[in-house]
Amino acid sequence: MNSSDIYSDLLVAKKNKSKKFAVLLDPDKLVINSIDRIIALAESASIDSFFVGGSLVVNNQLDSIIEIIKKNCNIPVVLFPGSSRQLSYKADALLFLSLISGRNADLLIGKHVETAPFLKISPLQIISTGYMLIDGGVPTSVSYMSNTFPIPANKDSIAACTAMAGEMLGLKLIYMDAGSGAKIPVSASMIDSVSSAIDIPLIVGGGIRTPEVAFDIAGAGADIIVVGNAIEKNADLMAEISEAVHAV
Ligand code: 1GP
Repeated sequence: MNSSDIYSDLLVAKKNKSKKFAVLLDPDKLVINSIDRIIALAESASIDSFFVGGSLVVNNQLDSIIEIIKKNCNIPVVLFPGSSRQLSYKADALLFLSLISGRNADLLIGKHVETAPFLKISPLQIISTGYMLIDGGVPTSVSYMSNTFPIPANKDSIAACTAMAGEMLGLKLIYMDAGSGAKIPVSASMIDSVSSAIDIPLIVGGGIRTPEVAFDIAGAGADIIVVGNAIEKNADLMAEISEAVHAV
């Protein structure tokens, strides 16, 4: 798929009520020689995209991982950066994240100013995204690294108003994240409240470990379901989760 089609494709899918499944690859956890198997499973499971990123990214594998994926399959690669240093021109698109659940000015606009000139000349499709951290029952790396509190898990209206404000500010996507390895994924009731309050596509991730939970989250209104940890532990799960998400 042409990189410039990623967002339009998402809008069409949302209009048609068809759900998408993204597999999150953390460059810090990925063993380079296991990528071939992941790509083969991802292709046979018909996943819709790879998200690539992590809270830290302490190695220098980002470019090589994306290069291998791009050489071996047509699955789009979307950067989901944990910091402004996680940039690779080899990907197709970048979620330009603004941490709208927090009040850390640097993550609302500061880092964006620093990276804007590099992104302006990059071939990446830049997709502005309102990133909302939701309490998932355990302290998360994102919360620690960003020095922000997540939105309490039972405060559906705060989540809905935050997402509405993000849309009114012109953001193109909302990403609700309970954080990698969350004990409790974002609730169906919060997803329902947020998705009913906005017209832009909604991504949900964090703590999704089974096809049943993925199915419920997509059914509640998420347009893209993201799974990382569970697939790192058992890559065979990709096929079952993909089938569940696409069945909604
Ligand atoms: C984290 O939403 C992602 O940012 C995925 O979370 O690793 O728990 O699937 P998991």
